[in-house]
Amino acid sequence: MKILVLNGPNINFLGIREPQIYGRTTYADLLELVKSHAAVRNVEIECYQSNHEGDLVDAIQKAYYDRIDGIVFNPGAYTHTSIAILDAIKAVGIPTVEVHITNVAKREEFRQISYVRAAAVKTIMGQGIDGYVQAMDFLIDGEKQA
Ligand code: DHK
Repeated sequence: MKILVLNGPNINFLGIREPQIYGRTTYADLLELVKSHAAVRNVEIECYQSNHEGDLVDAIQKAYYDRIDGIVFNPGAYTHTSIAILDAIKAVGIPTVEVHITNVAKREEFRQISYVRAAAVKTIMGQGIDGYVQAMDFLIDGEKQA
């Protein structure tokens, strides 16, 4: 099984950006966590981060050609704006778990819309970076595990 861990804008700034909201854990820590979890679960992993909407669409399309089995995706602010990213997830038909580090349901009004959610098999929010691990387990084990 091959999993893509995909992150959108400003996730590379974890640990630097608004630590009172996003915590002190860095993007490097996040990569280490998901890579070590992939090793434990014996799955292949690819990780990619971009601050650009079109790059994220390209990465989702590439996942199709790379025969990725599942995507763990934190689209950052594009969650709340991007129909192009929604369409890309629908286009490739790869099971995708939407992850948010914070509990967006309890934040500003403009974070209440998620376009991505319409195509996601599951949404995990407010679990910090452990949400990425939970998303991986969901893709590996399915509903029974989560
Ligand atoms: C990350 C972002 O960058 C925000 O734009 C989202 C999300 C929330 C998170 O909680 O991981 O609104």
